[in-house]
Amino acid sequence: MNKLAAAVAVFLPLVLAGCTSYSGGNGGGDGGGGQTVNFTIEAGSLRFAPDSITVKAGDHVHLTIVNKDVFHTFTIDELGVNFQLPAGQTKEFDFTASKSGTFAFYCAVPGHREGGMHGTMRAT
Ligand SMILES: [Cu+2]
Repeated sequence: MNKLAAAVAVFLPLVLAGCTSYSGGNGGGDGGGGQTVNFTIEAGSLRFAPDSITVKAGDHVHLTIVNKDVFHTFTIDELGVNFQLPAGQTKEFDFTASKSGTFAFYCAVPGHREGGMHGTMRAT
């Protein structure tokens, strides 16, 4: 553990210095306590896979969404999330799980949510 902490202490400033676009992004020093968590979700055939993810409230969520077929969205009403997923493309998105709760995510294309294209994000 001490070795790891030392490695992080040495390495972290280098990462921060070399990656200005992420400044403040992972909450390491700003008291929020949020970590960056990464998920890869497949969208296609009127479903998301996985259809359930769990984070901690305050986490910075980095999504890679692999869209296997037609245009979809990844939408969470309560968090103001509404990402567009062009047909056949893989896109990356970021948002903050700004509060705790259980939130539905779904595709806002008419008929898709009803067809089964939805899931749950739990923020504890
Ligand atoms: Cu859809």
